Amino acid sequence: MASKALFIVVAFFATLVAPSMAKVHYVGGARGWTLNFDYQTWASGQEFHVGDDLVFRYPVGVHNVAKVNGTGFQTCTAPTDAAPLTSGYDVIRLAASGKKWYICSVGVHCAVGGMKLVIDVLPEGSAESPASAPAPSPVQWIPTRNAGRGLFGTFGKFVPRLGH
Ligand SMILES: [Cu+2]
Repeated sequence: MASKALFIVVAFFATLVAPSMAKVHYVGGARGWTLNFDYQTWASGQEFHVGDDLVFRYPVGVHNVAKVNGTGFQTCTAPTDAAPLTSGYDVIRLAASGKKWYICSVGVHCAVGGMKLVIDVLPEGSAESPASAPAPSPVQWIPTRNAGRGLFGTFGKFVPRLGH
């Protein structure tokens, strides 16, 4: 119980100190940037914010990453005035909110292989993800009698009650 209390305290202050941590999104998860993967479904399970990093991982020379607009996304057409990324570990910092589109411009990887990703980038530190912790309630400290035991005996003197 004492350790749980400590955890609550730590979690509470962590949310105060760091309300919005920039995240790294590995596109495709363990599969990476590859053929025949449903990037739409993958993206729907993520929440993208300004300041986050998008990382495309793939074998060098096999794929690439081209930033396109909505039309380029629909037609699987990369712009002619910008070279695609080709490092095999391409990190893209999401600098602005709104929709972003990426495709692989190798062969028919986009049109047939499904190597196309569209994401919606939210402003920095906005809209809590359903997966993240709910907003903390104020913690009220109440002295108790049967405390002082265990590893966190010092903290055990107080039992937090989540109030409103
Ligand atoms: Cu490809």
